Amino acid sequence: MSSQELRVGMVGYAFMGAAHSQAWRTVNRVFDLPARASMVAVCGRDEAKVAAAAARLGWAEAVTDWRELIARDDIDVIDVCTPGDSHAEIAIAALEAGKHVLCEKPLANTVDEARAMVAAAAKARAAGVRSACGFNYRRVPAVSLMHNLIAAGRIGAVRHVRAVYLQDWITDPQFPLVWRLQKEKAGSGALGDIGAHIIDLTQFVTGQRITGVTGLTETFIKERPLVSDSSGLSASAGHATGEVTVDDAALFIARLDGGAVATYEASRFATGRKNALRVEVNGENGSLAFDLERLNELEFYDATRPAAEQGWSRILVTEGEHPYLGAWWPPGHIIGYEHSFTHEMRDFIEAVATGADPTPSFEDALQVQLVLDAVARSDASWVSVAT
Ligand code: SOE
Repeated sequence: MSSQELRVGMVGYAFMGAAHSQAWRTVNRVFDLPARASMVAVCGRDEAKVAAAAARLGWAEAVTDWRELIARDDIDVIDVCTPGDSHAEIAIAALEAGKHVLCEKPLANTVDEARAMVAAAAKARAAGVRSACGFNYRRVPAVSLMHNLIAAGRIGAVRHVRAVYLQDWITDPQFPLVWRLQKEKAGSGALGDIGAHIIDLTQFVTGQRITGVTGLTETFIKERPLVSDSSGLSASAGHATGEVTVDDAALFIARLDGGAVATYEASRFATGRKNALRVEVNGENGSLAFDLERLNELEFYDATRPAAEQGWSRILVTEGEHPYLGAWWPPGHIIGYEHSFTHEMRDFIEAVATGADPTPSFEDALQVQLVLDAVARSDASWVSVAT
């Protein structure tokens, strides 16, 4: 265990802030790392709410001005957990102040913002300052294993990628107009919020990048009650209504640079699907499939086995030989959603402490942003069926 300390300041404390907090609290208790994270201060605009959050989530201090937080000498890392409209401003200011930055996904609300963040990250990197974007699902052990098996050539050349990320938390037309449904706050809807995850995840596991897309987006409910109060993904409705300015669902097909073709579906209107992320990859010698609702498992079809023995097998990803799992429980003991964030902090701390670049980089996250932008623009090339 090292004496090096990484003093963290986090901006934002709602759902993602809580997820990150549990990870910062836990990471050094589980993993033996070259540096120790300390939870110095959490920042939010509402003094009473941020003070309560600091006490609940384990931060030593609560502050209300992120600029002051960034200017402090006793902070080494800024963790950005705010809505997308402030990612660029906070992350760039932090990098310019010499703080390492971990920024929640999607990196930004626009390609221009993401490009400015990449430029700031490149400049900071020259001075030894690190940055990464928080695509946490990369750090689910079964997803890491999927990546490792594909990289090792176990399914051969990848032909098909099939990815869905489905939720249903806004199917009720009376669910209020929270920030995630406002373009100026969130950039886009299901596309950027959950579509970004499956874009990053599929590019990560296949090692291929999307080169072209065509798709469609849909907004089923165009007007909703304004918010009277909200917390995380829950909210209560006021009386007046406002316009929904983002997509409720986004579907697209893509080509990847290694020759694979892919389909993607991201929706907040998949009734009954709460947080259902599924990815299947078909290669010339086999297939792999991951389902977040069964996150301790990876399905493997090995077409190189004798014909009489072929079939889908279920790898229980709970062993010390699997990514991250040696640090947790005895063999066979399962983990959950929150562990993906703990693993994210593990990798971030290790990279920063050893002077390496953490992944996914801001450059990787800009590429996801470019895909999101291309999908949104491709809507314009819709071809109507002749009558
Ligand atoms: C809401 O759709 C959300 O909280 C996303 O913003 C997260 O990235 C995802 O992990 C869970 O759902």
